[in-house]
Amino acid sequence: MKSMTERTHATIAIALALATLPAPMTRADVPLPKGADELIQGALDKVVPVMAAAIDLANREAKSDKNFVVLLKELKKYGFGSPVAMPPWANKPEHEDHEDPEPEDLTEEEKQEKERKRLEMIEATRKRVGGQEINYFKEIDKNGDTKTDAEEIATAIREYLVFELHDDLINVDGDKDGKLSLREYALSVPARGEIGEDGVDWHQREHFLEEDKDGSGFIELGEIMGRHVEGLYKRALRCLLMFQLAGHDKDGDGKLSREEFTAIAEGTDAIYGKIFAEGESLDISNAYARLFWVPSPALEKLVKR
Ligand SMILES: [Ca+2]
Ligand SMILES: [Ca+2]
Ligand SMILES: [Ca+2]
Repeated sequence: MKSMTERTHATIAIALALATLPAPMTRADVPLPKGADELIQGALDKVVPVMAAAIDLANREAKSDKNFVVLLKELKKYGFGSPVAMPPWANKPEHEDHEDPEPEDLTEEEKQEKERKRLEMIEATRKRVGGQEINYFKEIDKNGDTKTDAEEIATAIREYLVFELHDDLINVDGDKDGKLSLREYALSVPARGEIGEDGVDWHQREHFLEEDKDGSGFIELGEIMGRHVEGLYKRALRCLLMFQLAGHDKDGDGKLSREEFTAIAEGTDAIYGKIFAEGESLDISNAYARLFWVPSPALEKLVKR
């Protein structure tokens, strides 16, 4: 059984992938919470250079110049846009994955039907998430001239983070104290069980506890931003990594065997064990989709900077 943290990271990864960059919103009348500008700048410092490096490498491979469409086209060679791999926990039947405190009394037939629906849902999610990666990148090329530079990427990412801050914090912060209580938070998470005396159910509470990283009893700005920045950073690292994989394919068969993968850097054998089944090779032509849920610390180890 995977820990709640691992499961939630993956859930968050999927949620983030579903979030496409929105159109710019002018909400100049609503000030950002204190400290937000600094956190946004920190995110840009982290994400933009990696993204810019990925665009450079894509264009070098295609022998063109800073063309954004080229990045998308080159990424497709690595499975960008294809149904993404699900994290390992998602392949377990529901009852193992979620500790539902109200187990249902089902017949064998009903259980099978439930499981079939669950697998169908996973398959649909894999496809949708893969497809929506394309939308995300199209939004970065704001003015549609297909020339994307670091400044344009930074502007798009800033707008994205400001939008998400409104969505996740400012608009649901009923008492305007700059942080979310359990009840404020629960407004945006569906209930799945009986509502308790405190107005929330087990599902809402589980998510809240998971997001309240420091256990303060509130979800603060840093906790909300951290989740979004991880999504952006991970995506940038994944892009950059794609253009480096062929360099690790020593025998040139289009796959990274366990030996080739674990030779990338120190500590990558632990990563291999988490992502792949014993003896499995990474097919380079599907690596973007295959490595979709891998968190940034692991990707950082794999990427040459
Ligand atoms: Ca509040
Ligand atoms: Ca907290
Ligand atoms: Ca190989």
